[in-house]
This record gives sequence, structure tokens and C-alpha cells, in this order.
Amino acid sequence: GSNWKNFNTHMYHPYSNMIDFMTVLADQKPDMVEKFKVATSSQGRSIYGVRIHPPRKSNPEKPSIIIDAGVHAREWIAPGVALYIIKRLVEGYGNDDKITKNLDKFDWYIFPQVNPDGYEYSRTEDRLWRKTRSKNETVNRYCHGADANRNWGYRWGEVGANRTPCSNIYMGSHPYSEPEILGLKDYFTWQITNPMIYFSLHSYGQLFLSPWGYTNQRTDNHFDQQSAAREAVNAIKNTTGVIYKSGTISEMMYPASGTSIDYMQHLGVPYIYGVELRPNELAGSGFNLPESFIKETGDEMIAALQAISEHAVRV
Ligand code: ING
Ligand code: ZN
Repeated sequence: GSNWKNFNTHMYHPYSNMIDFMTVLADQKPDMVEKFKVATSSQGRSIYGVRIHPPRKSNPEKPSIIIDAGVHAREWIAPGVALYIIKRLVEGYGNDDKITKNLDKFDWYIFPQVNPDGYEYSRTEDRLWRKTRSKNETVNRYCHGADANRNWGYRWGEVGANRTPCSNIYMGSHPYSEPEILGLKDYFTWQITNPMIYFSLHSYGQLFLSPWGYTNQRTDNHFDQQSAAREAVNAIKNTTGVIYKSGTISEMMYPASGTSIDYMQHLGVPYIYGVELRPNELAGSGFNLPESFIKETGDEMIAALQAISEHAVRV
């Protein structure tokens, strides 16, 4: 029974339902939503993004907001939030003042599940699976997958990545060895004309992580990135009361190279955050955040993106 409005964003879905939602949405809202394919996964699944824009002729210079989710299979809240955002934007245009104004200024590109092989494996075989499911035949036929967030080509394999396929942070056999990441990189690099804000959704920890990951040196726009992040943190506090923190990846977590964040910084995107969604360390549920938290966590991300958007057009 297919109407995009019937898609239940308050639950964790199988990958096939996610595709169905995007398909139906693009069919029923052709003036606002385009669905496009960016890659085929190692196991042959198609990976999609959607572009959401106001129902009028688009301006090629218009800045964009890019969101990806599902990079790490077990972090289920991330695709949950991405799908929630897609639905909220489409419902909100013309009805919600802030969303309407935002979409008039920014096009949104959302990739709600970029590692479907890993995701399905985490649903059926191993709830805590993190990586992709590519085969490492020549190196180790028993350990599958690479860490999709260590496989990007900028400063690939320098620190905080591992060369052995059985590691959870295996960087892959070469940069972009994972077809999911190659497709995403090509799309980000060549198909999005004016990328302004990039969120890569992960869990967990309630953190905004900015570049660099590969070094503890600061980027040349560090202070502007941090002031935008503080505005996001405040917006969240005013929305749900929940506390997020911000800082660079290497200072807040650990050094990590070959991440999408460093790639996008290198590309010159001004506002870049790896976001660790709920819960925090104290909550105990970790990657098993109950579905009932999707809505509030999604509202937090919309508030954060609104705040950073306002910052970005002000500076
Ligand atoms: N943490 C991230 C990781 O890849 C991160 C940290 C997030 C780095 C976003 C860069 C960008 O290790 C989790 N939870 O995966
Ligand atoms: Zn992650």
C-alpha cells in the first residue's frame, strides 16, 4: 500500500523498505525529490541518494547540504535519522516556516544507507558488524569487509587505520577499494556543484567531530567550524535539552585517516562534521538505541543543520 506518507520513520527498517520509500517518494513528489543511484555494493545491492529541493527551477549555484548515514553497519540510529530527515523536509516544505526558508536557500543531498551489505549482515548475522562485506580473497579469505570510513583516498592508511583484513578498522587493499565509497566519492566530487555543509552520521557519543582526523593539526578554518558547531550544540540544547560536545576528531576521539571528513575538508567544503548521535557513554544502550529515540535524535539533527545553515549564510 504505497504512499510515501505511510512510511513509518519511527522504526529500523530492512534495506529493501528504505529503497521502496525513496522510490515511492520520488514517484509521488517528482517536483521536489529525485532519487539517483551512486554505487553497487560488493554483494550487488544498489545504493541510492535523494536530492530534495523546492518545486521550482533549480539554480546551479545554490549551496548544498550533504548527509550520509550507514557507513558503519551497526550504527542503526544513523539511517533511521537520515530517513526521518528526508520525510520531515518533504512534509515541511510549504508548511513549516524554517524548513521552507532553508530549502529555498539550500538543496539537500541525503544518502540514508551507504553500506547496505554490512547493514543486512548486522540485522541477520552479527548485530555488532561494522565494516562492508567485500571479500579479501588474496589476503585472508576468512575475514570479510573493510572499514568504509578508512577507505577514502586523502591521507589513506597513515594513522588510526589497520592493514590486516580481520581488523575492524581495516583500511582496504587500496584507496576506494570498496565500491560503495568509490561511488560516493565520485558523486560528492563531480555531481554536487556547491557543497557547503556535510554531515556524516555515526553513533554513538553525542559529538560533533571536525577535521582533521589524520593529524592533530588544525584546519585553516578551524575556528569558524568550531563556532558553527557551538551554534549547533546550542540549538540542540534548546530543542531536546540533550548535550552534545564538539571538537576535532583527533582530539575528541582518536586519530583516524582515510575518513570522508578529511576528504571533504581537502575538497574545500567549509562546514564538515562527523556526528556521533545518541546515546552517550552513560546511557548503556550503545549501538542498540531503541527505535523510540529516532524522532528526538532526528529533530536534534534538523535543529543542528538549521543552525549551521544560518551560520553559513551569515558569514
Ligand atoms: N566513529 C568514527 C570512526 O570512524 C569518526 C569516528 C566519525 C571519524 C566520523 C571520522 C568521521 O571511527 C565511529 N563511531 O564510527
Ligand atoms: Zn561509525
